Amino acid sequence: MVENSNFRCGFVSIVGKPNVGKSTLMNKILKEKISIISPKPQTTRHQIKGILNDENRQIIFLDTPGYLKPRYELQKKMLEYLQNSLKDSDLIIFITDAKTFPTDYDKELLQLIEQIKLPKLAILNKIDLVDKATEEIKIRQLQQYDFEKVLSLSVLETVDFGPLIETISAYLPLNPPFYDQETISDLPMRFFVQEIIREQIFHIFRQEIPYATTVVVESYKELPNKIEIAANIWLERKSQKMIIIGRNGEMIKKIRENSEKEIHNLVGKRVVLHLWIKIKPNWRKKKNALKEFGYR
Ligand SMILES: Nc1nc2c(ncn2[C@@H]2O[C@H](COP(=O)(O)OP(=O)(O)OP(=O)(O)O)[C@@H](O)[C@H]2O)c(=O)[nH]1
Ligand SMILES: [Mg+2]
Repeated sequence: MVENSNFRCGFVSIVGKPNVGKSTLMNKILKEKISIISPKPQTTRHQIKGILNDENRQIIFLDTPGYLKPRYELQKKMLEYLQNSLKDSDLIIFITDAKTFPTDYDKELLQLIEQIKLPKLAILNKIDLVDKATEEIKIRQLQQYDFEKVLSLSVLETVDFGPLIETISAYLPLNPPFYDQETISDLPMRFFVQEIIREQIFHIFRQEIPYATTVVVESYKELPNKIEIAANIWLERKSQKMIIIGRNGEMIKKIRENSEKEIHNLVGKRVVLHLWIKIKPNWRKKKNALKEFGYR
């Protein structure tokens, strides 16, 4: 590593209510698909680290589950991941949706982060969906809170995140890198595989199925010319099993083929994926089941 006394390194949590574009923001800053994205709320269920490295800085972004009032154990865990991320941060990015801001969840989360004595930035996202007057009103509303800066943008349409990265860096401490500078995430390949399969399910099915689903990779074998993976798709009820399989198995085939393609893009090798469907009634409400499925 080159000695650089101006090197900055710090942790940045990205928080907001569900579906505002937290994961999209992190992926676009990193130019990598680290977190899964979907048009449905509550896509992210863990704290997902994404690490930006260059000669001047290492920024460890913490993408978090969307803020909500937990109604069952899984959502309690999701809130816990969000709260833990806040504790570990040097800077908090609060992001919201220009069309819907301010909702009750926005206000509750603003209250929660107001108690944390850390620098905060606000991002009013999805301005491609509102007119200029609305954007300006909402910027002024955000300026009522304790933010170092309030920015408005469309994460989807922004090409150059350089200025945002510079703004973020200014609030990070002068520290040497915390992680190896080749690292982009600290999560294992099995985790990414689980998320890729879950993302397919979020894209293919409506309402209930994505929320009742979790995926666990049971085996991951790297062979000379291919990678062979076996994963269980866990559901809550027998009736959901038929939906996931689809007529003549067409749905499960689609999940498998799309996932194989995505995993192949990630690992650059042929991928053979075996999927098994299992039922654990009400797993989302059971602490032990959650632990078993990796929500620790
Ligand atoms: N129109 C528009 N849509 C956006 C923008 N940014 C993100 N989206 C869309 O918003 C949806 C949700 O994006 P995510 O990144 O999954 O949102 P999230 O905040 O991580 O959601 P959770 O993980 O569920 O909390 C996706 O369909 C994105 O494509 C934007 O700037 N403009
Ligand atoms: Mg997300």
